[in-house]
Amino acid sequence: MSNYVERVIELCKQNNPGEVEFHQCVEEVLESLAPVCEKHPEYEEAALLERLVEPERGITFRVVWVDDAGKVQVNKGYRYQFNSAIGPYKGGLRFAPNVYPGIIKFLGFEQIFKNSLTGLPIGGGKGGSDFDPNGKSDAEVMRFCQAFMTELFRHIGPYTDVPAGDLGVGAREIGYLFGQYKRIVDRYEGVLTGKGLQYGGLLGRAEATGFGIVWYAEEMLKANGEEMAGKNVVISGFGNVAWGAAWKLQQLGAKTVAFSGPDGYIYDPNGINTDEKVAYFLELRSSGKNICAPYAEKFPEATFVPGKKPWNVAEDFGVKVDLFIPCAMQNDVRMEDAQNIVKSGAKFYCEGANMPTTNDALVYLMKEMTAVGPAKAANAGGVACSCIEMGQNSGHTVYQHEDVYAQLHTIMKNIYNACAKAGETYYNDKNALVQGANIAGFEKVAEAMMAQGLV
Ligand code: 2IT
Repeated sequence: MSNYVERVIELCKQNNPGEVEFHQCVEEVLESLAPVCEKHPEYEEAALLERLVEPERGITFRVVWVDDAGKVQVNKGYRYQFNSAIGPYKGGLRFAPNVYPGIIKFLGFEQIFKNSLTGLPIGGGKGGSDFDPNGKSDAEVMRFCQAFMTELFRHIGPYTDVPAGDLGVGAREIGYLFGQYKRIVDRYEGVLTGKGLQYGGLLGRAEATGFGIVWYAEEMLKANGEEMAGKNVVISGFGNVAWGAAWKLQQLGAKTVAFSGPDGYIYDPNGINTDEKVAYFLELRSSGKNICAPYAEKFPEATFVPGKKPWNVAEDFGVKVDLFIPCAMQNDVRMEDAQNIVKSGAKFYCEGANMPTTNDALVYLMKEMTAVGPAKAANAGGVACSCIEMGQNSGHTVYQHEDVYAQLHTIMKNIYNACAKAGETYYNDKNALVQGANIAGFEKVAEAMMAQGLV
């Protein structure tokens, strides 16, 4: 690794003490940029990496609201506006009790490269709160969202920063946030994406992340002489991303034999192979109970395995697995999970969630498997469609489903090709997609930053 890269990683750790997720993702990205920085010594002179790891602006604020029992509640709110070299800040809001600056900064940093990979004009940012929407009434969620927006509105705008959803922020939360923004500024504008279809939302946005992941994985397979039809696939999670992935896998004739929730995992020998099963995914999620066990009651051919992750399903049920797609959350796949994944004999691994793999597990999987697809490339279809939603709003128009799917499919193929090309150029390996994604995402941002001077 180059001295420059090593120095900036150390500096970032010192400047952001205790923010381990942020350190993890900075380390993962910067290490693969070493050959690019060696080729461009002017980047070090311009302190480009030092600037990249420092958000352009970070906002933290107090969110005060009243719960249904009349008690005053206080939460923390965040928005880290990381990089606007290629477009307005763009990225989701996460509401979850474990949210703290280390989580929001890792997500915001990843978003810079992800958004650049889409080929669209969007910079990187992320925000959220330690508010937990689970177990709250609709009225409580609304009051929280209104209080949150009452501060956030002054920092965002369609040409400044355009938030969207992430974990804990779905259509309901976006609706309340949008309503409050519009009430305050008295302008009807595309300041948030992931909106309801009745008020500016994009057809296809809901499934875009999952569809994009599967299209990216399909390119990985094709490049290695294989096809998606007939493959056995294991995913984790049963949220929005997992649902979209399971749906597209079903359309392409692959079999999703396992998926998971916080309570354990489901093994379905027939796979999620019907529209009814795909639709039931949504029902499970909207039940608000955050458990996947009821799937096995509804579809008796399936088995629920309590308390376990799905990474060892090959051994547990003697089933062949070809592709793993973690779609739950960060650090879901650790070293021993990665060992189980490799033991299963699967050749492909494609990240769906943001940073679902620890760095040591990722290095191991890259060494042992034919191809590993990185989240910041594979899950970029969500934010890509968000940018299409921004265009739809500023153009005062409505796009059709077919147009969105066609654009998304092309974007995912382009992202795959950019990753494979950078992998080939800098690592002599078309399957070096993890490094390739970092490099391809970085190059455009770096060139834009150099062109714009010391800002
Ligand atoms: O991680 C992500 O890319 C998102 N949560 C979506 C961001 C967006 O602005 O659509």
